[in-house]
Amino acid sequence: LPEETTIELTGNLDQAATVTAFSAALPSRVQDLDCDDNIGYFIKKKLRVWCRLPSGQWESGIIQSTSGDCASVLLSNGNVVKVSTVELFPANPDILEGVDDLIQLSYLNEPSVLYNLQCRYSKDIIYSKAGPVLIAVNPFKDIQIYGDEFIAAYRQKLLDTPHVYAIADAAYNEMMRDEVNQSIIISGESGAGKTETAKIAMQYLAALGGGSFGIEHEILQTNYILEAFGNAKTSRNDNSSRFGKLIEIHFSTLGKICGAKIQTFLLEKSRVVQLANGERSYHIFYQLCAGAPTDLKERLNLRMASEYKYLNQSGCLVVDGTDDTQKFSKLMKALDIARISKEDQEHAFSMLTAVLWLGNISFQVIDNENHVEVLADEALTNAARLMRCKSDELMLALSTHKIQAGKDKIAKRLTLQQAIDTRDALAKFIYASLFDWLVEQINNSLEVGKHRTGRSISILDIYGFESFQKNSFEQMCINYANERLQQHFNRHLLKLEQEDYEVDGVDWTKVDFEDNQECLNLFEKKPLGLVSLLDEESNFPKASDLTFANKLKQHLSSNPCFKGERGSAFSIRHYAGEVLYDTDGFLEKNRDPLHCDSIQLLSSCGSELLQQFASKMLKQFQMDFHKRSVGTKFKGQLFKLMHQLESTTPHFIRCIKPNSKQLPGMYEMDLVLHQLRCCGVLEVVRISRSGYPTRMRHQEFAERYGFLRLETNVSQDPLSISIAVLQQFNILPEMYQIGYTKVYLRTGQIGTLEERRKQILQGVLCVQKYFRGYQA
Ligand code: AD9
Ligand code: MG
Repeated sequence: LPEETTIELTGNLDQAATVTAFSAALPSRVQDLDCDDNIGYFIKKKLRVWCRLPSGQWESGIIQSTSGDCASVLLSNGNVVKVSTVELFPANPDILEGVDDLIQLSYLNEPSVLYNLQCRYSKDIIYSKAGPVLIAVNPFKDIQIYGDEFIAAYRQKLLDTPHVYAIADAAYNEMMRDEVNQSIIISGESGAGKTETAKIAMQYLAALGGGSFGIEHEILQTNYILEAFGNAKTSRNDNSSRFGKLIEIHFSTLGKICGAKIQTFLLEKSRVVQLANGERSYHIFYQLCAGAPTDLKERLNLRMASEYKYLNQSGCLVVDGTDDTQKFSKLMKALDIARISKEDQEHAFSMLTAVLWLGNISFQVIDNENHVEVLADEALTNAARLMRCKSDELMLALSTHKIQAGKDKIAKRLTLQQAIDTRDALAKFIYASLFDWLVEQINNSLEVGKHRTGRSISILDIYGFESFQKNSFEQMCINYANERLQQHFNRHLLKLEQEDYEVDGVDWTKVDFEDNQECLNLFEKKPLGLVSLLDEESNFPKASDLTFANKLKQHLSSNPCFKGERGSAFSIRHYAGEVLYDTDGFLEKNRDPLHCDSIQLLSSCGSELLQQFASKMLKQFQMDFHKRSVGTKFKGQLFKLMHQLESTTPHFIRCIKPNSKQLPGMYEMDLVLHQLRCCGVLEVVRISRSGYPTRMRHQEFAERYGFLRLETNVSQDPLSISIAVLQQFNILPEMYQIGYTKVYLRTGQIGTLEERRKQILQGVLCVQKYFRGYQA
């Protein structure tokens, strides 16, 4: 094998790629290389290797000698180290340094992949391919590779290096060619760059499909609005998405954007009332406080952010490098473009300010049973004024609950904790309803016209995998969503791909991969999955977070992904790492209760928005007969999402976070390696470099390229036509396989065929023109 390696390296890069494509099951360690004296060979030829030092760092060097299982290696920095031969991995020759696509690497091992990405990253080349998957390493700085010129260059194929634009272009072309809906699925940890990547993809599609309806500007502006209301500073990311988003962009038969639809998933409500140290609530609050013009401030009785308890509790009011005032004026423009009326805008700002004042409402304990009364201060009067209800009514709704006593209803005073919970629940409800209302307004304005065509590209950007020191219900939901996405990725790139080969009789060596089905079972199994158990416990009046934790330990311990921990804690082994959760607050967050007194209060408010929110809530009650838990609702949403994505052709982008400090120019090997390992990128490379990324049914293939054939007297069945076309265009036998039902092509081959097709079609057009001219 090493002999072959030497041969391929004297050729050009394309040849190298071709030859390596056949060494699918290449072992990654030097000692496992398939030859008599592998290490001896490396010593003799002075070939470079990667070795893992005791510190865990990778260094490259040349093996000098071995004795037993130990090798001494001369490192590039001149030092000589002794390491176990198990820790030696073949390095790729210099000609392969920084290749565009990892499938071009002769040796596919972790250090080589890491080094290749690092090499590119250091030159500000943040995009690479891993077979069909685009890898995007977050630069944490502006790089000049976006904008009209680059869009044009990718469109005209003047540039073909990996880029989000290239992925968006491929999705667009496939959609137009096959008339099949497409999806661009972006994943990665929190702060890895998903939201930015989604915007870059949208920018490309807007440029391509813009023009006739003018709707593309509007679509781009929605990002501003949704980020203001749905993003916040967390300890991982200064602009962290706290909701999931799927934007579906529809195109006309001519390929012009004719509408769009936004779907959102589970907004993190708790952030409105409770913040971890150093984090912020939703951007919009700070933007409004900083940027509202004086007259608006006066009308709302709005103060500075530092005066509101919901905002000042975390000791963090500003984000470095962000000007909230400026952001607010951009937001106002975006709201105008989304055609949200000035009146509605003002309603929305009133609701935001009402939420802030609600947070300042305080309670006074009046007896020794901890019962409370609302303090009648400016917070109360301001909140009531903005909600357009009487102060007394608000007071009553926050400090008492009506209960049925025989035929009558009597008001029962609340304890301090109950009152605080009631107040916070009201604030969360108003905010989350406002968010949904905004999305609805935006959707109305982007509405897909009647001429719906079935041509669409959906871009999915959800919250990334999270693991903090303290993880609660929200992290569990976020990580569960990421497990679902990971399965979709595995299914399409690892499982279906291989099943296809087997079923279609293609010669194939199977590549194993980490399946996350067990972890999904842990969440979804009925009746003994996490979501069901949580619902069961949430409906049980005497249950507590501790009894819930015990219940989990009792029923889930047999699942290898679950581990019971001390007290109210448990941990889950996710595909992206183990996360320790604390059940503290789980039941309450899952029930997400809003007392009927609060709903009644909202229905009676003068604010039209609040009335709408309340009636929507009541309608949902009536539809479901009872209030569905947050967990179950989320699970349902995810199922629907997956179902939707299954009917599209997926394009995957994996965002990688190169360091946890959000700084440019820093590449932490361990952090990157961890992400690469978790997300299955290496397996995808293994499969794709030995695989056939393009596949077409014989019928389809014959229809598209059959007319290119010169001879017509061959048999007319699609399979034979496929073979004839491939032979006629001298597609090398190792570049394709003929399955029972499909033609399988290696990377790049379809491009060659398409090119030929275009040439011939152009030729035909010329001839037609000529004859028309002749006739005239
Ligand atoms: V989370 O799961 O929503 O917490 P994301 O969405 O993965 O996360 P985001 O897109 O918000 O991360 O990126 C984080 C920050 O990285 C951005 O605010 C930018 O400052 C930075 N970033 C990401 N991608 C790019 C890029 N292509 N160019 C420049 C970038 N900066
Ligand atoms: Mg995001």
